[in-house]
Amino acid sequence: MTSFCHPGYFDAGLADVDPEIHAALAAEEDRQRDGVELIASENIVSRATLEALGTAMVNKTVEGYPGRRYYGGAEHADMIEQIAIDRAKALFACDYANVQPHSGSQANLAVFLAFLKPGDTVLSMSLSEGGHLSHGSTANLTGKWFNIIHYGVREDDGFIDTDQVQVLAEKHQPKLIICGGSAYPRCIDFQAFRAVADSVDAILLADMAHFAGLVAGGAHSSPIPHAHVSTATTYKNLRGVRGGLILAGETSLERKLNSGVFPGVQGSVILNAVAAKAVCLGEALRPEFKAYAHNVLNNARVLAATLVDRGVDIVTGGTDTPLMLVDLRPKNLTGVVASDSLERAGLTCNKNGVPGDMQPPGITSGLRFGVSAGTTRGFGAQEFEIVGNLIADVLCGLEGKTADQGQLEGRVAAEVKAMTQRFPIYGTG
Ligand code: DSN
Repeated sequence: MTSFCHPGYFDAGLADVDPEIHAALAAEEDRQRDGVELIASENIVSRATLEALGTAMVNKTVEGYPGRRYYGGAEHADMIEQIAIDRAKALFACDYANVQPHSGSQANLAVFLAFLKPGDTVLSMSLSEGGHLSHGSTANLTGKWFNIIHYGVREDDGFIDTDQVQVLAEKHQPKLIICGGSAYPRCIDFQAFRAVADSVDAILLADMAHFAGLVAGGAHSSPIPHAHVSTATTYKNLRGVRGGLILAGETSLERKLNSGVFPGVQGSVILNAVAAKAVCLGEALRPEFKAYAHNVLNNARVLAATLVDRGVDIVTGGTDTPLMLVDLRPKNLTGVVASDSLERAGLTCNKNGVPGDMQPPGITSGLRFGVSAGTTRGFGAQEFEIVGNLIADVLCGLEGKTADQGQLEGRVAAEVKAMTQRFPIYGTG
């Protein structure tokens, strides 16, 4: 029999076929197991989600929507996508869901395409005050092709000022208003945003990427009854595969939104990701996910309060979401120096601009922390108090309060490893 593949093509494992990639993947699993993950956009998916991603569905190509495909052999793909849609609608109590966006940015871009023409005006929160790249940053396509007006946060307390949003909306008459972002830690008044949008006849988009899991678990108010359209990612506190969702309370915008995704900004569907989205949405529909969501919120508040007690400045003084933002300016530290030191100590986070930051994005004056991944592996209030104190120790060291930062990082890394060993992931339990 002639084979057109290398020997073992269909059956040999990765370790034999590609030891280099296998070793890097194994090392990444070790890194995740041994460290404390504090990057707000990360989580730890279930074994079931990993399995759904690694199936023969990866071979299948479809375009279009269930029952209306441009390719044959789509019956199982249709079933999976329809299950994902139905679960998303049940989870978020809405009548419209699109599960195809490859990411949150793609979901947002599809909304732009559904409602706007190049040059139209959009009012959104600036990236530097907590918004998101895909909400009209000058570096992003949305910022290059649309007329973007930004609102920010109040200088004195770091909260959004919806009166400022109203003034800007009246002055600039946007067609689209966006609330939500990637580094805003507080509840957003969705009703007030909708009133602003209605007053200028704009569409309101709520990007709930950073709190969708809390909405799903009943630990945060939902934007869906207020916004015309909401977007989310599935991989942060929703605890699933990387990908995006578009949701709306009712179906009147279905045609526009569906064509915004396909054929607007995407071609074929990443079906193994849709299968994995269905799995995470199914997991989020279980009663235990409610407990998870409430634990995330509680843990975030414990971490923020611990940091504040240790003299670390938290923007807005606390959080209503899984994330918080540290302002390092009172400590005369930069985000890059602090995040590098924390990483050497086994605490992974990201440097982040803070409102009014004068440092460039590659340096920044802040850090962003999230608790979704730690909560998944079982950390509770006690562990997040320890984590908060370890972070504060590292920052104190950087301020020059400890003679040897390397030694301090080593001590913290050992404590981190001892703690994470008590909360194993993926088959090490
Ligand atoms: N939007 C980026 C973040 O918030 O980290 C990636 O999801």
